Amino acid sequence: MTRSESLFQEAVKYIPGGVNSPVRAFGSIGSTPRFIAKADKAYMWDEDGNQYIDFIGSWGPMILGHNHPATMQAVLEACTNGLSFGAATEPEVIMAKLICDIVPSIDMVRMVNSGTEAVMSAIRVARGYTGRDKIIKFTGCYHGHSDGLLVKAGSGVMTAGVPDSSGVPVSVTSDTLTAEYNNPDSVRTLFERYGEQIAAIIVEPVAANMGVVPPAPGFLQSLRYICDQYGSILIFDEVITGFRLSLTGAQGYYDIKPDLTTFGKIIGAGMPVGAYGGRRDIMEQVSPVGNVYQAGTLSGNPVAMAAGITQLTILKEHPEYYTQLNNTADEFFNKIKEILLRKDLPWQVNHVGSIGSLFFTETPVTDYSSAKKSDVSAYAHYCNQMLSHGIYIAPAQFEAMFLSLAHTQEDLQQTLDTIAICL
Ligand code: HOZ
Repeated sequence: MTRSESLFQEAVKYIPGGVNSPVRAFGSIGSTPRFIAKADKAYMWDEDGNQYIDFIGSWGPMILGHNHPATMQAVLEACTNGLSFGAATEPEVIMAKLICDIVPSIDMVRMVNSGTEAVMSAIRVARGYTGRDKIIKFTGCYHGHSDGLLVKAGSGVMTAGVPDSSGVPVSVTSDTLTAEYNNPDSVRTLFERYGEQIAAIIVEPVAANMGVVPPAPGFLQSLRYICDQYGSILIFDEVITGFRLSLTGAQGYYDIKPDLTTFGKIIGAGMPVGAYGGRRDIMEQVSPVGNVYQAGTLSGNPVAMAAGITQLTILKEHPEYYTQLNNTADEFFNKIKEILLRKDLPWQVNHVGSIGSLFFTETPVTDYSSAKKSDVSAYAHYCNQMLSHGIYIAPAQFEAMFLSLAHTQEDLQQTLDTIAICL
């Protein structure tokens, strides 16, 4: 038995399913988790000493690779001053100013501890600002695990085969309306029926939790337009895309200005952080200025701020990194398409910048129902093969593959060679 296997045997005795987040149980690929001991640059090592080229990067934030020296240094220094105060600190001001300087749609920002918390809070603010209760989300988009958003959600919910989580009261989700991703008509129909009651639309501007599904041309613009028409708030959930597709995230990449934006772990360089921000008049609804309550001892934690400030500053000072990363990723995903052509395999590759997915279906993947056509058992076989060849990709079909600036040309070529073997 490997050390990962024996750790898993022990883990299931004390942790539900042996894991602290369902996807990492490897259940949907019929396997058991690799327990990770350490990571550096683009690599991870499991407890058995196996080395992997890592294409998860902690689900996105490791855009500079694991253990970036400047980030590590900043974290170590911050630790020597104390781990948490539950009081205002200078790094919070530096971080807030940095985000507001970088992202044009954000005048004010509030730190929280995760993407889930950021989204939950942004929805509350949108409701407080508009005085309306209903929200629209898209089938297959995942916005964390808060009650009101676990409706037709993506990510692990999709592979778990349950459309909605149990334990969520119907009364809590009755104001969550669902539309189809890339289908503006489905949104318009909801507005025609509920228009004046809709506080907000929340969307992953590039869906990345039903696998990666790019927005169709005009789709995001149609959301901006209809929100303006009805006085509703447009929320971009940039937990995956923020500071990744471009310095200004998907909103910069597609040139659309949302009213509110949510971020996750990327702004903490992988430490537990989230944030929501946007227009000043909306953000001034938040307590103690306004009446929308949201709070937290760990919010703006000094160690997490030190990590995030360092990573965001590096990214801000190096706009060329985005050109480099996106060009490399274009080339990489196009080469996967070439492998498919060469092998006469009809599968689909979707990607936007440095995130992408391979779907085992013959039809283009543009929304939840086309994503669901992917043969998950074929993905499971492929993923297990990749893992056994030292390439760590998402252990579930409906997740993204993340490239980082730490992946070398050699890493990528080795990965392409392995894909050619495993398909
Ligand atoms: N739901 C996350 C991916 N979209 C996975 C989180 C984790 O297992 O770390």
